[in-house]
Amino acid sequence: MNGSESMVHTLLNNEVSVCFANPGTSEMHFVSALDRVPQMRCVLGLFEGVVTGAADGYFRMAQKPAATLLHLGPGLGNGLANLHNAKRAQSGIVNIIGQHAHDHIANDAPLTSDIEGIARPVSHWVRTCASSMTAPDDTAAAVQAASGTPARIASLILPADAAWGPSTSGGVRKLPQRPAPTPADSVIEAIARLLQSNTHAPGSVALLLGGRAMRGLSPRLAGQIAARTGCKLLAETKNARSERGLGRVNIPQIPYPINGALDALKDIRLLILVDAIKPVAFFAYPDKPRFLVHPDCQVETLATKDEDVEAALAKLNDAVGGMPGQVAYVSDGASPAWSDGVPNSQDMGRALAALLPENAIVVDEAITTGRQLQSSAAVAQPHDWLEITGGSIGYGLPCATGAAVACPDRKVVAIIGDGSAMYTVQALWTMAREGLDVTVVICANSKYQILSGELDAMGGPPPATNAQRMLSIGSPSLDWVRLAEGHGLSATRVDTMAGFAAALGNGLRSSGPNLIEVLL
Ligand SMILES: Cc1ncc(C[n+]2csc(CCOP(=O)(O)OP(=O)(O)O)c2C)c(N)n1
Repeated sequence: MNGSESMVHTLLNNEVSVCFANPGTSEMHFVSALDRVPQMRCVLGLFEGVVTGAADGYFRMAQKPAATLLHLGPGLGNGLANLHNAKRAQSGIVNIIGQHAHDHIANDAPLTSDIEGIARPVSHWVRTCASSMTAPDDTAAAVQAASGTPARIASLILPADAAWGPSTSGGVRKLPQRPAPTPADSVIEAIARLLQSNTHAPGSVALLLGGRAMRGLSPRLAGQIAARTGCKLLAETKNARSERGLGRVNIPQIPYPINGALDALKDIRLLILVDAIKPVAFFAYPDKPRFLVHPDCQVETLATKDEDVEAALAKLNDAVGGMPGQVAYVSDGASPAWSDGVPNSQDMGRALAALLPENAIVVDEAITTGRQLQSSAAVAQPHDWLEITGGSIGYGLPCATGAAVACPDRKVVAIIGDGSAMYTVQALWTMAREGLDVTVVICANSKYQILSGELDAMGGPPPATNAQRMLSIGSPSLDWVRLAEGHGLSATRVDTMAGFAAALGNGLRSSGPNLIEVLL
């Protein structure tokens, strides 16, 4: 057995059974080892942004890390943007990054670079294997770093001689996981007292949920606390995975545009953070505040991302006397009908709400077209909603790929702006090759609409030639039907709501990947 093979056995021993990959020469011994251990599912991405984004989507749904296989510094560099999004999503990933053999690093061959330096900003844990003998223990340590609560990004750099050299290990067993402590009783009691006191005006107290608080038992516990104490519930602007839909607690998000965000928080004078941070503006603007809460708002923390969020909410619920039969923010009722005509965010959300099958996974990178999708879909069948957590576009198609690998029995709908989709369009090929059950909806407005809005809001002169050329992507026009077909997917183009609803219904009834280009 060589170092690579004992690493692959170690990954499998530790329940890492999927490897999203784009290898090069320095990883050939690892690739050969993957061949000798067929239990490892290997998924090729034709760009590293697809590989790392897929690992993010996989973790969000499987709740366990996948491995990635990346080619030295440049391969890792190509994957950085989606590692950034994954880090912000609290996703666990084990990156295995090839490196020259130890005795070749100093020779300055063309692919030589500071791999640890490139990995560090997007990794919580970085290590270079000293030898093939340490490689299995290093791998187990990487999985341990990536697992636990909160999950983390671990980057293990594998020099070629550590990959090809001998190993006496048949694979290392699981190391203990990092536990998440429950917040101190004194913290929970103090927050319960604040929630029960009469010092705040009605409507001025809110729980702000994010991260892991958006799924599992947490939203319902928050709904019980809201019903009991009268506090509001708010969610962070973008969340890794929210469990939403009919019969569930659907928590309204703080809007993305700064004016909408300030408006949503203007009356709040006591904000309790639950796996969330003090709400901050996405960007600084000359005349706007940097933080979104009112200057007089008291901000307290019930649980941080390092703590057991669900246990904290359960204890708070007990402390305030919340009851399972009384839950606020639960959606019921039917979706309002969409109206025919040119597709738009609200009507697309209504059509989605009517057609989404139970247990579907929605990957939302629809940018401006997405603004009303999620709220409209609150009355859809129960589903998961995945969003761009780090603001770095190009996450959606890869994330949908990874989510579909993690959940082969669930429908995935990926709703993506045309500008965002172009960043990692190669994910379509992986969807086709793996036969993944994804319906891709491209919101084809032929522009960077969000940036047009930002430029308008600056209040300067209207965009002239240069600015317009940086905000429009319509010339030449992208043909999404041909792009999809060229990557191996069936595709259709629609320009009315009736056409969209029919195409979405067809896409959801079929199995395997398909794409709908929606002309907006
Ligand atoms: C990596 C990265 N580069 C650039 C941006 C800036 N940016 C934000 S949204 C956007 C365009 C989005 O266009 P599209 O997906 O078509 O959505 P639309 O705004 O038209 O709704 C750009 C370039 C970013 N967020 N991330």
